[in-house]
Amino acid sequence: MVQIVLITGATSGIGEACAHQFAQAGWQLILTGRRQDRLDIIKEQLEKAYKVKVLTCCFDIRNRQQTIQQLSSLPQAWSKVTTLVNNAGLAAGLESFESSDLDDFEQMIDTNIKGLLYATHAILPGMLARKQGDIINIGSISSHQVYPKGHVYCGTKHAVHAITQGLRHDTVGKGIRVCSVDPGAVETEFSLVRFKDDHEKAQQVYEGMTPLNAHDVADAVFYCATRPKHVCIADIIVLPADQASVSHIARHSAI
Ligand code: NDP
Ligand code: 8X3
Repeated sequence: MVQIVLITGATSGIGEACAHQFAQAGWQLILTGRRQDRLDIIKEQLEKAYKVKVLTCCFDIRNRQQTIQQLSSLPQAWSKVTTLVNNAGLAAGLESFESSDLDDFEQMIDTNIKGLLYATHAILPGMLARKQGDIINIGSISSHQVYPKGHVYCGTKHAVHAITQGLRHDTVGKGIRVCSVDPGAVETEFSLVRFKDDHEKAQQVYEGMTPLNAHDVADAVFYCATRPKHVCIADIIVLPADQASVSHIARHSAI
């Protein structure tokens, strides 16, 4: 049977790495993001390297109408999504609460929480009708812990953690598995986005330590998706070996 994975936020980082991992195993892919040029390049690469079929959907996941419309009207051959990876997300800013920009708060809440809800709301009914489907949410170590100036980003990831559990309660026994993969520091475009293209600040996040790479996380996502049907991986926390908690990172000075 054809296996179809739908990955939100597949134009870079963890989402893109997940696309490679599933493609390598012969899955068909539905990839989403706002950057059509990136989607086109990744589609071409995957189709060429792995001989798989790729459908791209370009939309802003914060836009409820667009997200529901695009994901509820997938072409017939693509409509039976096996696995939904809710990955699209970001942190915007790292300032104390009172100095933070309300627009940043809204962007994080609208993307990390509401976007995940829209995508899930569009895809879950089909999974329930077929009595089969996996939903894998990308949370964070920030789903479990909070750090200074992390208020709203951590809040959104705590919300993802609660929503993951709530979804599991509401779908248990109906053929649906709801999983969470919660990484620590991963070197992607994440910090560049958080610091609004300030390369120096972004690099400081990973200074003197070895962060995870996106493929380390994609491995965990693929693991969740490929367990025997009676096994649900509820939550995987993946940390770099140099990280003990959200704010405790061992940094080794250069020799
Ligand atoms: P990247 O910035 O590399 O990737 C983020 C992806 O999300 C991009 O494909 C981007 O696509 C997409 N995205 C962002 N905003 C929107 C939007 N409004 N509409 C549609 N797509 C959107 O970061 P990561 O790969 O690191 O992040 C992926 C997930 O992993 C996020 O949920 C993040 O919170 C989580 N995470 C990251 C960690 C890290 O240290 N890197 C650690 C723990 C969790 P586009 O810009 O084309 O729209
Ligand atoms: C991303 C990791 O530590 O910046 O979720 O919150 S952290």
